Amino acid sequence: MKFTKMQGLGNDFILVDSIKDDISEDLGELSRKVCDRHFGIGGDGLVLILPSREADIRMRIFNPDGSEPEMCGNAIRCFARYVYEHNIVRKKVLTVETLAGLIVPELILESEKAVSVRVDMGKPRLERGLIPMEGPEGKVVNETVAVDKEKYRVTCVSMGNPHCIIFVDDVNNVSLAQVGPSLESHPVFPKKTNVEFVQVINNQEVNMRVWERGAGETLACGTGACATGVACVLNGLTDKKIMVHLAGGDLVIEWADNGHVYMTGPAEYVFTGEY
Ligand code: ZDR
Repeated sequence: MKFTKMQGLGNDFILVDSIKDDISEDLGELSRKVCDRHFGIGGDGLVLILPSREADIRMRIFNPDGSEPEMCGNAIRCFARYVYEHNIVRKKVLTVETLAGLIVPELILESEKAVSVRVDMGKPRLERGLIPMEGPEGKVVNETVAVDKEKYRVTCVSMGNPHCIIFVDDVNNVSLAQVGPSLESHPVFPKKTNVEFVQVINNQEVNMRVWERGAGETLACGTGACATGVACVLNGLTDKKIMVHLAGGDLVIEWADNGHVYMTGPAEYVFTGEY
């Protein structure tokens, strides 16, 4: 299998052109194997490039535990750059079919190189049942959830995939490896959840650490940064356009007046190989 390793803010992915090379293996099982950092290639996800009937192209992504999330923000920037520069879809603005609906990345080009990618991530889903989360109808804003004898105030946002945001005074004081798994698999989240701890610096800047569903702590999370931008506005904590600082770098997130969330950030090649 030929592959290209790419990364967006240190969130790293194994991309496979499945238009060229059809993969007949169990994809969840394949993802578990290739994402392994000791026995495989190493990555936070396996990303497949596929043909689409309703969009320019289709993306599927698998987590390191073999589960298939609806969307991945960092991966879709890598995906957009790859399909443009490999002449698979030679469009600056392209439509991508995902399990979270149509996503529209726009390449920011400098002498034909995609220096960054701005992605129209669509509208956030705020209704509890759409997160999905158990409980009465309505939005989930600053609500208490009990975990391991602690109580957390959570705001929940779906960007196609579920996110649970918790505001804290200092993200470096969070025992992510302990609380992350407990919240990820908390019974109120029937499809599990990604977990983001967020520290507001000012109206336009936040720090964020993420515990990803099916992956654990990663250096960055695109959909999580988008969900964080929305959660900040819902709680009256920041402007609608913010910079999210992550361990792997920065993303600009804007919840625009048309209701869509726009994410801008880098996408880089690491290496190509054969598995
Ligand atoms: C967080 C993520 N890496 C991104 O950049 O959006 C998405 C990966 C999928 C995530 N682990 C999930 O929803 O299961």
